[in-house]
Amino acid sequence: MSGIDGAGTGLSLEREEKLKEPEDYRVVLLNDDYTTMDFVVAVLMTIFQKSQGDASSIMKDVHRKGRGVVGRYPWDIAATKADQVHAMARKHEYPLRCIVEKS
Ligand code: TYC
Repeated sequence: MSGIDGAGTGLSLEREEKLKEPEDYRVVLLNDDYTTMDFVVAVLMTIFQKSQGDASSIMKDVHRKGRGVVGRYPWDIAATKADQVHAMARKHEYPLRCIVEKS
């Protein structure tokens, strides 16, 4: 990209491009009929550093609505957390899933 002053910063567009904040991605937890509520709370506390109260509210919200946003993170962190959820679920033989979406 080239040109001058795309957003009124006085910098060339090329420079503005390089200075952009990394975009955040939503980590979204999906409901299922088999994973126990206690396990979901443990996942939220272990992988997302949620308090027991917050983890419990998020879990209940996902249980009622079918899905829920757990947090917003840069791509690498979001993807790693989703992998960790799937690894923890696989280890305990639960089908718990989460997805990563552009914020
Ligand atoms: N629906 C599950 C149950 O009734 C609990 C659950 C909540 C599972 C949230 C997954 O992301 C989830 N045991």
